[in-house]
Amino acid sequence: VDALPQDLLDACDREPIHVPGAIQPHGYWFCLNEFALTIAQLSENVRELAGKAADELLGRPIADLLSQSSLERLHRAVTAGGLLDRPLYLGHMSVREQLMDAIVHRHDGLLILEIEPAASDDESSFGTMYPLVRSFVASLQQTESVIELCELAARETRRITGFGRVLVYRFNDEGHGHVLGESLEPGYESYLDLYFPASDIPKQARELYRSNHIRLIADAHYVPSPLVPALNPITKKPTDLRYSGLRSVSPVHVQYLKNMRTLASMSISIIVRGELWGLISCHHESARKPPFDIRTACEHLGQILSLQIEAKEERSEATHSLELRRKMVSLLSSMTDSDNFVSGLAANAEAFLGFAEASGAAIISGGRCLRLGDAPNEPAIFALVDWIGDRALEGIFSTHQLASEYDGAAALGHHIAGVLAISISQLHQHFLIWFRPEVVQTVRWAGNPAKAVDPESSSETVQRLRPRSSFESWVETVRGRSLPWRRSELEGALEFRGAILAVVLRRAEELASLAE
Ligand code: BLA
Repeated sequence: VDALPQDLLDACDREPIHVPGAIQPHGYWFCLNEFALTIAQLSENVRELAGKAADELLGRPIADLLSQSSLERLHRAVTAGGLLDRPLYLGHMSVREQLMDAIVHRHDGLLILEIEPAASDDESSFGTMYPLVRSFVASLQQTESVIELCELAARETRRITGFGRVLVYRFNDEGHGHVLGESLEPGYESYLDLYFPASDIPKQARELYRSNHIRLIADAHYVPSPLVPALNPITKKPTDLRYSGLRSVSPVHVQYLKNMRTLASMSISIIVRGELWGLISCHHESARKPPFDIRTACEHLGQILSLQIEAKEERSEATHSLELRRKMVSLLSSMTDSDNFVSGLAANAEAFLGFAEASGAAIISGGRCLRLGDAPNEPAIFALVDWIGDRALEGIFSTHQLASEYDGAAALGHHIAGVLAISISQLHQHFLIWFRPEVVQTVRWAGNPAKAVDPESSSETVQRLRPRSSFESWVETVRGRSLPWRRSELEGALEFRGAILAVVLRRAEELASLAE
């Protein structure tokens, strides 16, 4: 894949999306003085609600807008302590006779209140939150694989939210998103199994999505409502909106959505082992604002999904580790039965190759090279060993795309793409090396990733940074890669190394005692 120009990627990564200075106008935003509960900063659109310009409301008590009981609830939440970055739902509030959902959180020392018009009862005909998520939980037991989990999550999220298209995708090692599960309303185009280039979601956005787990863009045609005044009077800086549900989103991304003919988008983070594993991504061709309790149900579903994925992945790695350990024990016993460990391993070539699911292997010891299975020629192996040298940090080196790292790769034969090497001695060249063949992969991209940025776009808001405008699938053939080395395989190889060192050490001791 041809990457985007680096300066453009850097510019994408640098956009300070947590301080946009404005909100989406489907709700109202206040920063309150913690003690007096007076308004320190607010969104300009509060004018619609209060009938007064935003700057006339600065310094006024929030009590001017809230009913007495709402004010008491806010007061209790603030004084009870424990108010965190995580938004806290205060329930319905009556604001100037309008029924609102109120959400409060504290971040960077600031107290932030967000209110949005609440759904009328007939709008939340989907029912209440817990029964919704309960059906997801009940179906979980029938899923065997991570893919099935993703399909179920897509289906359930669409059922709960009514979005026209829901995708569940996983980020691979290079940050590209791969759609594993999808649920569609008739008429929506399928993105199942497509890859989305990493540059679609810049670094700082991924970082933000690790801490804030749900985002809604209710209407891509929205006009942002600026915060007044622009600098926060308490901190004298632009206010950090990373936990504000109403945060205005990047204009580049808004253009992207329009190009995709998606006017509403909601995404929910999938966090596995503390990292952003993927997203549940919801699209709708017209503006759409699921009520707060539905969004909370989705966030909850995302958390359950995350835990289930983690459990399934851990279980599969643990089963695999156990299998590797069994193979290792049998290899070790054949090594200890024979006079030297090289001949012990060579006598069990099949088991040795099978240990790492390799097509070929080599054992380098005492200046000699023993080749097993489909291995490259000797000079090429020695050259590789020289190159690996101190790259075998902590005794191990691995790659599943050798040619992109090693200039001499061609000499090994074009079909070899994966190398796993463990070094047995730091003083001498003692290596065990496994080789894996190239597996040609066909990747279907959603649009040519090399054109991830559209030079023809003529949007006014997005002058320099332009997202692509085509999502038509584009097939790329990826060469030069083997199946990747799994975590359990790398850990197993290191364990094997430790065991060999122990055997070698014991041999040396036996020899020493014989000599006495
Ligand atoms: C954010 N880009 C996003 C988000 C998604 C995508 C899901 C999170 C916000 C949301 O929920 O909508 C991308 N949307 C996708 C993908 C699919 C999808 C991959 O539905 C797959 C089906 N975007 C670009 C380029 C830049 C860029 C070139 O294409 C760089 C300048 C930026 N994307 C960009 C930014 C954000 C973003 C800045 C953050 C938006 C925000 O949260 O403010």
